[in-house]
Amino acid sequence: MGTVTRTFFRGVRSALTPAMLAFDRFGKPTPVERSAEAQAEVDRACQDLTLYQFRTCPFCVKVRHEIHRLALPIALRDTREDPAAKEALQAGGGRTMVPCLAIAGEGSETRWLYESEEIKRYLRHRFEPASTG
Ligand SMILES: N[C@@H](CCC(=O)N[C@@H](CS)C(=O)NCC(=O)O)C(=O)O
Repeated sequence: MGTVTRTFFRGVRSALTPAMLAFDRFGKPTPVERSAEAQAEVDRACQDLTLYQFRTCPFCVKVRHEIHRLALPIALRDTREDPAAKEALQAGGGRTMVPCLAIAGEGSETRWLYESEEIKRYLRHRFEPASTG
C-alpha cells in the first residue's frame, strides 16, 4: 500500500474512532435476566471462552454488545494493547483478524471462531434464554 493511501486510511480511522467509542459506550443493549442458578451455569460455561478483539474495531463492538446483551462474563484480550494476545491469536487461530472467539473445552482442541456474525450466532445458539412467551 502506498504512503498516500495508508495516510488516507489512517485519517479515516482516526476520524471514526470517537464515533466508535461513543457507540461502544452508549449503544449497549439491555442485558437478559436469568435465575441465579441459570446465570451461575452460564458463568461457568463462559470460563472456557475468550474473545480476542480491540476496543475501536466496529466488528468487535458488535460482538461485545451481544455479549453484554446475553450477560456473558467472557474474558476479553486486546490484540492492539497486548502483543502477547496478538501472538496467541496468530499461533492458535492462524490469523490476527479480530474478533475471534476461542472456545476451549470442546475435546482437547481449542476452536478459534472468526467472523463477527458467526460468533454472534454461536453465542445466541448457546446462551439465548428460552422464550417464556
Ligand atoms: N468479516 C470480519 C471482518 C473483521 C475485520 O475486518 N477486522 C479487522 C479489524 S476492524 C481486522 O482484524 N483487521 C486486521 C487483520 O485482518 O489482521 C468480521 O465480521 O468479523
